[in-house]
Amino acid sequence: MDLRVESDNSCESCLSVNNIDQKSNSSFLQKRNVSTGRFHDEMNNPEGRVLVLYTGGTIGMVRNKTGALVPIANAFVNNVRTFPNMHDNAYAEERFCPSCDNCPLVLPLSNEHKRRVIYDVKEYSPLRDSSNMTMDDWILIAKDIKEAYQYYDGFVVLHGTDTMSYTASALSFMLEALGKIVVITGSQLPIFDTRSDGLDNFLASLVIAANYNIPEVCVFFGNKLIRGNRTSKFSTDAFDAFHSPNSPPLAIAGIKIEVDYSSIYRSGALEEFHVHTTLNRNVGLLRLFPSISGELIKAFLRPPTEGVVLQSYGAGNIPSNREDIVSAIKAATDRGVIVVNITQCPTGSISCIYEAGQVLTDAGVIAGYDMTPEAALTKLSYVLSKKEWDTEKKREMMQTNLRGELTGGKPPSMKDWDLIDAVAQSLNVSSPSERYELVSILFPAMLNAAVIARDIKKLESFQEYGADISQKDADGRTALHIACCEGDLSVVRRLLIMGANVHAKDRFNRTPLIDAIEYDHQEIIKLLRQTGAHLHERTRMLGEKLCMASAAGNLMRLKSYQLAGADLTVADISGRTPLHLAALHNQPKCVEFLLENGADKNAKDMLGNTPFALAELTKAFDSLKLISKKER
Ligand code: ASN
Repeated sequence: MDLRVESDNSCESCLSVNNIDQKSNSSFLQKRNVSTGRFHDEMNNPEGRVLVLYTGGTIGMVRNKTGALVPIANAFVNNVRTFPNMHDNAYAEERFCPSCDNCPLVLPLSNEHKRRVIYDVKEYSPLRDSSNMTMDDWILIAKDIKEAYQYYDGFVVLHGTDTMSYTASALSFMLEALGKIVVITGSQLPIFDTRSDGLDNFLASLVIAANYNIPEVCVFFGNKLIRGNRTSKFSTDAFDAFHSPNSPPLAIAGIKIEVDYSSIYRSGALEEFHVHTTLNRNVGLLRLFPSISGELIKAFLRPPTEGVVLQSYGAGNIPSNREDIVSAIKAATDRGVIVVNITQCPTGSISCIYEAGQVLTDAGVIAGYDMTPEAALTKLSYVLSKKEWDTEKKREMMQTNLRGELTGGKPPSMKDWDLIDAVAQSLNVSSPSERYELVSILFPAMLNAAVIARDIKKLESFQEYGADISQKDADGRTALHIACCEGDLSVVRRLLIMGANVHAKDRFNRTPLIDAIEYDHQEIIKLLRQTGAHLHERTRMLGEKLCMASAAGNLMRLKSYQLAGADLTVADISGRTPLHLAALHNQPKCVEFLLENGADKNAKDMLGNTPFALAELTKAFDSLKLISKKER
């Protein structure tokens, strides 16, 4: 059922996703691709598209007459439209349409980023205080991201702070082979209050989601972008409310947004993005305390419990003189219950250096290293729900770093950053910002040179030296862009395995897929598609390019576009389809290919002409013959 709310005052091109009921399975999103607005020069005015999922929390609340904070349905978007720092109405009217209530929102241009941020807001119903969120809400958010995935560059989830770290951790596991950024944010004070942390959090999240290819579920709070599954809510009242004690921030938003590319987790899975939507609910968190009773522990571990995160003391210790605790735990692990040991300390990791910790290992408990309680619990729920894994595999996966959530005993390589340090020293570069500049210039240049030389060994060693495989050069191009132009399939495959991002857009809004198409490297196109790449161009731009290829008789290019998943029936700005152009310019091979691939011979352009009519006008007899043959 499509529960799209279209006000009388909305236009064809601005179908909005605002205020969609959360039960919607939104076929409306298909229509997003048609939502091009007015004709727009995307080369010179690049845009980043962001979908905001507004689930509730303080950030969107307003004060009622008594001053109490309440969420009010539909108030958020309507208010945002009236705030010039959140919505550039003049640009929106010019780009979309003046009379429409539902056109997308547009951020004013920032100095640092030249890409316009266009965003839609999908409001959940009812809006929730995050204390009321359940696993079902996580599943809903994951499904919404899946449904909208190919239409947006990034996602922002507006969420209450109380359980934000649980949601962020859960989503990090459920969103598998994620290639785009998901930023979860909220605030301590409502965004519409005169003094609020909400405005900064929201605006920075939008800018980051539109401009940075960080394929992770992150939390943005207090000027920091943090890996979601490393966060815990740390303060009930400070604006800097979230910490990630065992992992550095992925980015700091100061005057500039400074990304620490060496910290980004890249999976390297050659898979398309998909979501895992089942979770095991028979899990729990058990925090030890002195004199805890054996009965309590037994009751906690009793069926239907299937997994428990045990928060032990210090580096993973329990009282070793408590036979009742140890035997209750051992009985549970013998029954197949997975018990994961994490520490009660906010920083540091589990290690088995004390006898008090060793008894847990002997009782079948596994180490959760430095996972937060939120990450350990949601990971357990995710891992236990994997039907294809047996218990041994599940235990192994709990101890494996799946999404950057744990530092699994392996110390960081001493080689990291040595190379940059050496160059920095020889250039007398010492300040962190100069060093940052150096990294952002050196690594992309070195990676690109290795791609051109097809030197896979060198690529791997640069990564060992701390290079981010998706780091962009001055034109925003990554090593994968260059490799897709060069056309060596093995280099492209290696880059993807090393975690190169298929969605990276350069200064001209080109993705690696576009580069592969424009060099007709068709095996590479297939590999990119398998890894989740998709066309992102607005329909009309795509129509222009397909029509150009048709007019020129470039059958190879049409095939490249088809492999890339393009709809070969889309029209150019004058309503002419590729078939119109192939017929007009008498390109029979293209006519034949298009007709075999779903082209509509009855499509009419702006002047009402069909492809047949155009072919008649130019006496394109070969094409006429083909069209009328297929007609019969
Ligand atoms: N109780 C609120 C929530 O978690 C707290 C907040 O958002 N600041 O929804």
